[in-house]
Amino acid sequence: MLDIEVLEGDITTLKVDAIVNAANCSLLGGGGVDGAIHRAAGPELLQACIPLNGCATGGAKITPGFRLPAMFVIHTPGPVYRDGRHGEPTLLASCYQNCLKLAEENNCASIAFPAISTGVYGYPWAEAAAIAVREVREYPAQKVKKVIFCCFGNDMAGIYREALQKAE
Ligand code: AR6
Repeated sequence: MLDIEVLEGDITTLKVDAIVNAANCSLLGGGGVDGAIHRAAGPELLQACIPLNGCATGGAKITPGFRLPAMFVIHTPGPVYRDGRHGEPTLLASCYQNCLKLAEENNCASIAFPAISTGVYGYPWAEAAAIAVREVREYPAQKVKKVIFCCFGNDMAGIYREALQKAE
């Protein structure tokens, strides 16, 4: 059984096998959680991202975690939310699936996700949380045993707890 936990705090402090970065398609850094991860990991992270040649929305690419307590960073560009009718739910689901796939391929037992697309990219929080919870619960994980939803703030943590309860 997969152990799913909602945690409130800064994802860069988590000592897990992999943390997920809500990146953009350039993979060259940005604001929000992306900026925090690059600052905490150190300049080596950008150097590792440059040769990856970016990433499509909904895809995922992996790098080492460098100065982070996490061993790996899995970078995934979430969709920019328009009105929910431009493929956003499928693309957001695909972020979670592709991150979990990479975690499995890299023998990660634990992974922490931020609330992808819910900041600058404007995805409605409850809808994004429902997708995150559904995709993690439905993923046929073998090596991944623990998933943390790392929420920035109490409001987001409450939304994730509710989404988890609804899914039970
Ligand atoms: N730990 C955990 N969650 C965080 C942290 C942190 N240290 N900092 C912010 N969050 P956002 P997006 C939360 O905007 O919407 C970047 O510039 C935040 O409160 O970081 O996917 C990229 O380069 C929110 O709930 O990512 C892209 O250009 C969530 O993380 C663009 O933003 C995601 O917010 C991606 O936008």
